[in-house]
Amino acid sequence: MATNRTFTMIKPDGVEDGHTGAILDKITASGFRIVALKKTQMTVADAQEFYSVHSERPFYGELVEFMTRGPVVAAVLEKENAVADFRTLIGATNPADAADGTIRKMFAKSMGENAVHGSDSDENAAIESAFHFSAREMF
Ligand code: 3AN
Repeated sequence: MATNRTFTMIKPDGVEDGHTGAILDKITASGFRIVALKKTQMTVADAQEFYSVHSERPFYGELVEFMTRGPVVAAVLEKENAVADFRTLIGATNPADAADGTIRKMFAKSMGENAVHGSDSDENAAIESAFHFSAREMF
């Protein structure tokens, strides 16, 4: 995968609260091109694998339960410097610390229910994109 791509999910809280359209609009208005997009529901096994890096953290069980309670909207995004620029666009993990105008400041409720996921490295962007999309679903 090219290094100008990142992976995102609108999390169950963002979808439940009807923010999918507004979040996608903010993403595209910020210069990201949608390479792949789908609404999907993760199983417990999916979420455990997706977040396996956090398996020793105290919030892991809560995170898996939250991420599987409803559908998510998964997307692969393209832009120069995609991973870093998308992390800037979504804001801090805790919405209380997120800068004004960021997606988490606008739409997130708490540290756990924080509306969106954004890959933290090019390597993880590639792994996470491949978790949700086959090569012929990414254009
Ligand atoms: P980010 O999503 O900003 O990269 P990570 O990778 O540290 O943050 O955490 C992954 C996810 O785990 C977060 N998006 C959040 O939903 C959840 N999380 C992180 N820290 C906590 C916490 N202290 N309590 C509950 N959930 C958390």
